Parts: sequence; C-alpha cells; structure tokens
Amino acid sequence: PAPRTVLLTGAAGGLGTLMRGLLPEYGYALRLLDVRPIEDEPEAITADLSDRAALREAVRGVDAIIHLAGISLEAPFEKILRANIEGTYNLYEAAREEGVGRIVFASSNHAVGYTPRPQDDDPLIPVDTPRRPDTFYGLSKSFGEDLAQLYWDRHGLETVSVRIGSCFPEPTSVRMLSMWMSPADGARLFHAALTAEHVGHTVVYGSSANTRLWWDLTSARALGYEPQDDSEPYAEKLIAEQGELDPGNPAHACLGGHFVTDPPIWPY
Ligand code: NAI
Ligand code: 15L
Repeated sequence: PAPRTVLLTGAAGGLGTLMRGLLPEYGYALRLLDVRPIEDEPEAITADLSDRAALREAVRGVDAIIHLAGISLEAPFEKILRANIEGTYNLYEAAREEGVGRIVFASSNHAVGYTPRPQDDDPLIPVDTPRRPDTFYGLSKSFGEDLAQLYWDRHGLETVSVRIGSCFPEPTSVRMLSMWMSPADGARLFHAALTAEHVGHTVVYGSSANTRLWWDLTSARALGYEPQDDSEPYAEKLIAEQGELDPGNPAHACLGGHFVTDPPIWPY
C-alpha cells in the first residue's frame, strides 16, 4: 500500500517549506519536525536530531520519513558531525526501533562534488560513479548513503538516497541550469521514492529534465519519476548576466561548483 503518513524532518527549511506546500496534493498527511519552530504549524514537533527520545516518538506510527533536517552547507566539522552524521544515525535508529519501512534521504551533489562535470560529448555522470565529497558537508551525505546501505543490508530498512542538485523556485546561476530541480519535480521525485516498490537502497540524482543536465536520471526514472521541467527558459538571461561556465576555472570544472574551491571553514 502507498505510504500515507510521512514524517518530514527539516520542515522549517527552504526545501521543507516547499514540500509542505506540494506533497499534500499527493495525498500525504505530513508530520513535521525541525529544531526551529514552524510558524502557523502548532502541531509541528520542535526537536533536535540529538534528542533520541523525541525522534522515537516522532517516527512512531508513520509509514515513511523524508529526512531533510541537517546543516545544508559547509560548516565546521564538529557541527556537521552532530547534526548530519550523528543526527542521521539517531533518526535511522529511531526508525529501526519503531519499524518504519522506508526513508527518503536528502543526499547532495556534494557527495560527488569533485567529479569533473561532463564537457561537450562526454557521457552523463552515472549514479555509481565513485563518491568524491567536496566538503565535510558532502562527506556527511556520503556517510548518510553508507548508513542507508547498512540499514538496508542488515535491517531491511529501505532508503532512496536523492543526490539533490539545486532545488529552489528558480535557477539563479549558470551552474544551476544543469543542477536545477524545480520544486514541482522535487515533489514528483519524492512521491516516486515513497511509492516505488522494492527499492532496497537506491541512489538517484535529483534534478529536472534540464537540457544542460550533467548526470544520468535513469535510476530516478526507474522509480517512476517523470520530470516535467527544464531550466532552459532561464538560460539566456543567466548566461547574459554571468557568462558561460569557463572550463579553465576550477570553480566551474566539477559537479560541486564553488564548493570545490571555497576556503575551508575553520576550526576543523
Ligand atoms: P535548510 O538549511 O533551509 O533546511 C534545513 C533544516 O534542517 C532547517 O530548517 C534547520 O533548522 C533543520 N535542522 C538543522 N539541524 C537540525 C537538527 N540538529 N535537528 C533538527 N533540525 C535541524 O536546507 P534546505 O535547502 O531546505 O535543504 C534540506 C535538505 O536537503 C538538507 O539536508 C540539505 O543538505 C539537502 N539538500 C538541499 C539542496 C537544495 O538545493 N535545497 C541540495 C542538496 C541537498
Ligand atoms: C546543496 O547541497 C545545498 O544544500 C544547497 O543549498 C545548494 O547549495 C546546492 O547544494 C547546490 O549545490 O546548488
């Protein structure tokens, strides 16, 4: 049976707010969780991913979880460790203990951020390309994918790890022309990830059907995802403003874009 009650962690964030608007149309009843209170949502659970008792209660009785909570950009290692690495472990443990069958994990392009982007007629990046995190942030997503694999192999808890490109209302950079996932396509992909049968642990790239796509959406489409959007209508304006990507510029050379060249955030 299709999952109905879904815990949405990180519900106060940018993507969480977009999905709170879009997923109910697919028939889901969302239970919301975030460390930040959510305006106009009195029933939302305000809890930190470090609070194991709160997580256990939050996952009790849900059919599935969409796990968006965590630090969404590079940060000092200690913070990433707590929120993204230990926090994701805590959530998986709560899900295992309460018998939740499936998690959709918000992984990121930054788990493979050092992968050179395809140029000219190069093939699209496959989903089984070696992971090459570009930051501690990307490393935490790589960890999350391995954690998901472990919980599938050992406990039969299913996960779809979605390596999200850039999910925002509109693309705002030339790189995003390749990476963009429209919010409506994001909801389509999460719905497919919640409803496809026998996913085990499946890794997919999360983006729209962009003309300038860098990666291969085959595994996402195999879940039943049919993207409807393309960033191309934004291309002319963004390229006029920012110029084409320069293959000689290291910040333009890899999937992770400027994450690859941004100075590290101290203290390590
Ligand atoms: P965001 O930073 O807007 O939202 C993250 C939410 O998680 C925030 O509301 C924050 O309060 C909450 N949070 C952080 N630490 C927490 C903790 N310890 N306990 C409970 N809640 C906590 O980020 P955004 O853009 O909404 O992204 C959501 C997820 O998707 C993140 O995991 C991010 O890494 C991932 N992602 C997003 C992409 C995007 O394009 N928006 C691209 C790739 C991945
Ligand atoms: C991410 O992983 C971030 O969470 C998001 O804020 C964007 O920076 C996105 O990647 C991106 O690469 O554009």
